[in-house]
Amino acid sequence: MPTETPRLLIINGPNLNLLGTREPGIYGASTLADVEQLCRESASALGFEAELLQSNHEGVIIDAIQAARNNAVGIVINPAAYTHTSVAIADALRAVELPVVEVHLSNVHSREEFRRHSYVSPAAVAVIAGAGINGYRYAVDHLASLLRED
Ligand code: DHK
Repeated sequence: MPTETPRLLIINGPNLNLLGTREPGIYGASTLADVEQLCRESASALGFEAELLQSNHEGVIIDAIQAARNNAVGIVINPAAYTHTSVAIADALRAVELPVVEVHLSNVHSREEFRRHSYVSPAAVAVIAGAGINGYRYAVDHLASLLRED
């Protein structure tokens, strides 16, 4: 029997469905479809399958994180504005005990003060900010190296 390809769950939070048209000077010209294609290709090149989720709803994101416990080996998450507000997403990420990489398209540290605090970062093995959509590629690459070490 062929063994299943290990899966990475890649989550994009609120308003990231608007990528490409939303404040392009900050978030870039690439669309969510471009991000998802990049994630699929990066994962596949390293022997993983990417499961993609974008949601504007905190509970949907939490349900997907909980489900990842049984169907994924790692998580890449851009929690978008929930980064700065959601104890519940941070708790879910801790609960599933999978390696998590937090990604931000923009350099959140060079923006408004409230974007400098992340509830998610303490639950992540790495945080990538300011690299645009390449940040997702770096996140997948980092998870793949970590998981290969196991
Ligand atoms: C995306 C958002 O929607 C913001 O709320 C965050 C993040 C930053 C990003 O840079 O990808 O503050």
